[in-house]
Amino acid sequence: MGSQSDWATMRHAAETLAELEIAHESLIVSAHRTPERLFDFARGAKAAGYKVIIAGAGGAAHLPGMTASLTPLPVFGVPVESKALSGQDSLLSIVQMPAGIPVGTLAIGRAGAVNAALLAAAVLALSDEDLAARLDRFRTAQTDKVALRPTDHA
Ligand code: RP5
Repeated sequence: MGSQSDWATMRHAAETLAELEIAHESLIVSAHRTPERLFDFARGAKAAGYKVIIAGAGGAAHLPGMTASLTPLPVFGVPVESKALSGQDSLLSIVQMPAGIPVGTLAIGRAGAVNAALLAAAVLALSDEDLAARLDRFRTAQTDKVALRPTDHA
């Protein structure tokens, strides 16, 4: 993520990965304030053993796109809700990549963070049967939690 202030959103990705027992690391890497850290991390990510990168950032959110430009790994971008423009700026900065450097862009905020983790899990599950089974159980449990009828006391 681009800043400590993104953690309130991006912790939902980390929590989802933890729930699925997926090894992961949460790092602050700012495209604007720590560009050398970004270059070092993204260029070395594959060799370091990472398989998928989830990049969350807000405002002029260059982090996911710049990360994708520096690694062959799949990159999922999470637009963090900004104060000034409610995350519209983050979304457009991340989603509108030029052809050739893809960033899989998720929804603004918590939903995007959770879904980035689930997408990463789905990618990793293609070559990990145990994870595929855990992901199936996650989906089944989610389905089982949905009541047929609404209640006044939810
Ligand atoms: C971006 O600027 C970060 O991803 C964050 O969403 C936004 C604001 O950062 P702070 O000023 O709160 O550190 O780089």
